[in-house]
Amino acid sequence: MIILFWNPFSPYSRKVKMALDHKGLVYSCVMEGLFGEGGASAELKLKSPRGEVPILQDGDRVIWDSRVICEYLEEAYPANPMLPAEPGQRARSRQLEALCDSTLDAAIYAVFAGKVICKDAPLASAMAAQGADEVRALAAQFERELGSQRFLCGDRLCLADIALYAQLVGVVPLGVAVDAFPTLSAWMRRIRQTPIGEQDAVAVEEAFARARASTKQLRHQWRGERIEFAFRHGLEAFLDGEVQRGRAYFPPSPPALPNGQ
Ligand SMILES: N[C@@H](CCC(=O)N[C@@H](CS)C(=O)NCC(=O)O)C(=O)O
Repeated sequence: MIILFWNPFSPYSRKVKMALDHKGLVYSCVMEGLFGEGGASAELKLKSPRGEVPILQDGDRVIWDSRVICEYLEEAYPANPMLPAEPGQRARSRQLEALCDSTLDAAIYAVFAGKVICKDAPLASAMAAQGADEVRALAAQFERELGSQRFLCGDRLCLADIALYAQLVGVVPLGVAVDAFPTLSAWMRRIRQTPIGEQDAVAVEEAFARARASTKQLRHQWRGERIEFAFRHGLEAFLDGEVQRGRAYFPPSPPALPNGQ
């Protein structure tokens, strides 16, 4: 029995969900509350050392981190592969996935923070504008990466396509247009027309509609490249202000060792 602990606001969760669907696996989902609900549930904290989604439970195995989960799925369920056969192309898929999970995620998160979660904060519009600029720069890079190929590693959808799509679908409701990139736009439409692409886009639209209708004060998690983004653009005061107001938080510290070891 496969269970996915996820949240539709998390592109990493949606990447894993798309991977499960691509492989045609049967699974059930447990929705974890992020942002408004104040972070990880007690059950999630037990399963994830960083209190993050996604978590995949496959029988007795509990696996965290979307890249590790996708590699696990590829090895445990080799049908409908997501990685190309040729080693260089496999490395390319992993490399582009890593770029989506790090630099692109941070740029989109900056727009999300600046436009949705804390639009009232000082420097929010600068955060959103810098994020949008970086999203467009990365879109130009992916336009070049696609070149004349149907997908990022050739004729077949690979994990890098899933990772990129799961991120870029989120920029549409944020009002960042990537229409100026015709190859990338055609690639987006191609994936959106597949059942997994359509389901993913709907999950994002519903999540944004729920967030807009909610009166709860949303909170936002900062880590890794997201913090790097704030400092790189001289926006550390934004982050500091949000920490002071109790809206920005970080992944939890590991539990202390017994006897002060
Ligand atoms: N490297 C992790 C990143 C996962 C991650 O950052 N998840 C975020 C959502 S996008 C999360 O669960 N945050 C906890 C929270 O917001 O409380 C992965 O690839 O799975």
